[in-house]
Amino acid sequence: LSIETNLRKAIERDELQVHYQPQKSILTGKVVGMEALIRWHHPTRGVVSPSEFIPIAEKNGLIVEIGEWVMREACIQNKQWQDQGHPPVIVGVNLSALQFHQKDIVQRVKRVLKETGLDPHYLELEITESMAMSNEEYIIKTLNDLRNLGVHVSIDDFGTGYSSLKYLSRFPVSKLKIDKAFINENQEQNQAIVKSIIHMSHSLNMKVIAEGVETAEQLAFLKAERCDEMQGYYYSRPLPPEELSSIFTRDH
Ligand code: G
Ligand code: G
Ligand code: MN
Ligand code: NA
Repeated sequence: LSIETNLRKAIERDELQVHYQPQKSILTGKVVGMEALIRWHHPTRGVVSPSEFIPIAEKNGLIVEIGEWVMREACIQNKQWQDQGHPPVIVGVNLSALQFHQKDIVQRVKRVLKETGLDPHYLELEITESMAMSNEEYIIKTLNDLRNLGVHVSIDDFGTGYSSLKYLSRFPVSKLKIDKAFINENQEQNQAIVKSIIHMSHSLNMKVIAEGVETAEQLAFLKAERCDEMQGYYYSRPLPPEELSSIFTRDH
């Protein structure tokens, strides 16, 4: 059967799972967030990467259902961590363009929060820079409505799109996520780009997180440049929730 046919049945067959990648404060070393990243245990192909099936799901519309399932799972998991007494963290969920452009997206987010009981301040929705570029007035209204719910919004893969500074300053987003290519590909101009994104975020009163941090040298550079948070293999890969309980109390 094709990936597409199987994907339609993946939710009901319980083949989808959410892994989480910790995000930590560079200043304190404490875990402050977890990004939810979907995994698919395909019946015959084994683990299929989301970079393979998310584009298919975006094309055939299944991403709406899958994305909402991820959001619900992530909220349930974060609530459970809090109920277990772990220090509260923000769970980050990737939002596809198709989801973001649903007319009732704000109601859907609100419903998931209500049904799972997660305090909205502990949910962050990641949108991409290219989504932030179309239909400016709709974007700003939706982002404001989401912010009024209490959820955070961040811009993912920042630096790979074309957002103008004019738009960016009008968007009620709380964080920029620097694309991993600028962090872990050793080109000389990347350091200059990373520095300017950090400084720009702070001038716009946004936080900034570096993705794809793989080495101590990269982390030292980010610390010297006052980057707020980091995420990457150097600290932890995305892991299934049962492997994450011990990470909350790590302070390094
Ligand atoms: O976790 P990994 O490195 O394999 O993710 C590959 C890509 O799939 C990334 O671009 C990531 O943003 C995307 N992705 C992972 N989980 C989700 C999800 O739940 N929703 C959406 N829209 N994209 C996801
Ligand atoms: O596109 P998005 O930023 O949502 O997805 C993050 C992707 O980056 C996931 O596929 C995740 O597995 C991957 N990732 C996370 N940390 C690292 C890292 O340190 N190095 C590399 N190469 N990829 C990473
Ligand atoms: Mn992301
Ligand atoms: Na990213």
